[in-house]
Parts: sequence; structure tokens; C-alpha cells
Amino acid sequence: MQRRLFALVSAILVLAVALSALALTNVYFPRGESGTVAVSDLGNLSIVPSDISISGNTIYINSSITVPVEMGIMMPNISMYSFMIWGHVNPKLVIQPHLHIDFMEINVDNDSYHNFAITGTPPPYPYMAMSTMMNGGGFLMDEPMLPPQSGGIMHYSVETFTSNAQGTFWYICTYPGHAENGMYGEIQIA
Ligand SMILES: [Cu+2]
Repeated sequence: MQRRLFALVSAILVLAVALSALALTNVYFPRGESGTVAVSDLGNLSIVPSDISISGNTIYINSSITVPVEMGIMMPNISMYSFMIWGHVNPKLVIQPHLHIDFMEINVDNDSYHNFAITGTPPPYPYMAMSTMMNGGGFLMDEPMLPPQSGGIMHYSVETFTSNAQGTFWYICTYPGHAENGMYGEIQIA
């Protein structure tokens, strides 16, 4: 009887270890909240919250909110190497210090991977933007690389950025060639 119990406990332990290993091998969503949204959800995400203000292509963020970032815009006359935030292409973000911003990256592209990372390294960026940053400065935030959408189902990931460091930073896509081709925007924390 005890032997059977031992075998059962062993089997459960093996299963638990196997399942956690499986979770760790999911390369797209290793951190934070993640999942999928449908094209029909994008309308709700693009509603501008009342506590931000926009002037030209600059967005002023004065409270701890969720910022939806669409990546790989598929619209005529807009480069695919673009982020879109509340209808603005690669906008400048002015963020008050000491806020907790939930950046929700959403890959709306149907044929390329993209991600959302924040760096202190200014443009221009080389083809391998990632390796340059690894060598000097690193990232304040580096969200996972998300696969392209399929059949209108889009991958997203949310991570919290705390605006404690003041100064000028840039949000970029680290997929090879994307930041080099203009997939970046400025962040001012002041
Ligand atoms: Cu990209």
C-alpha cells in the first residue's frame, strides 16, 4: 500500500517537473501577462484615456496607465517598421517620473516578428540593434519578441515600466533591421 502511494507521489512529481519545463520552453511569453487578442479588440484598445494629453505627435502621460503599442502597422502609406500608440505613428512619449506604465505590445503584422524594448542608446541603429545594446548600456525594458498574427488573432504581452530614471530614452524594435529602418520613438521622462 505504501509502495503504491510512493509510486503515485513520484508520478505526480515527475509530471509537475515536466510541466514546468514545458512552460519554460515557451519562448514567446516568458514574462508578464500575455495572450492573444482579435482584430475586433483593437478598437477598444485605441480609445484614448481621459488622463493623457496629445499635442502633435507627442503624448503626455501623467498617471500610471496601460499603454497599448501596436507593432508592424499594415496600413497604406505607413511603414511596416512602425509602432502605433492611440493612432499616432512612432510618437514621442513624455512620461512623468515615478509612474508604473503597463506597456502592452501587440503584434498586428501578418508576416514579421516584433518587440518593444526601451534603451538609453540613441539612433541611428545598426542592423543588429540588439547586440549593440548588449555591449553598451542594455535595456530598461525588453519585452518578448512576438510572432506575426494569424487569421486575425494577434499576440500580446504586458510588462510594467517604472519611470524612475529621468532623461531621454528610446523605445525600439530589436528584430534585426527594424530599428535600423526607423522602428523607434523617443521617450522623455521629466
Ligand atoms: Cu519590428
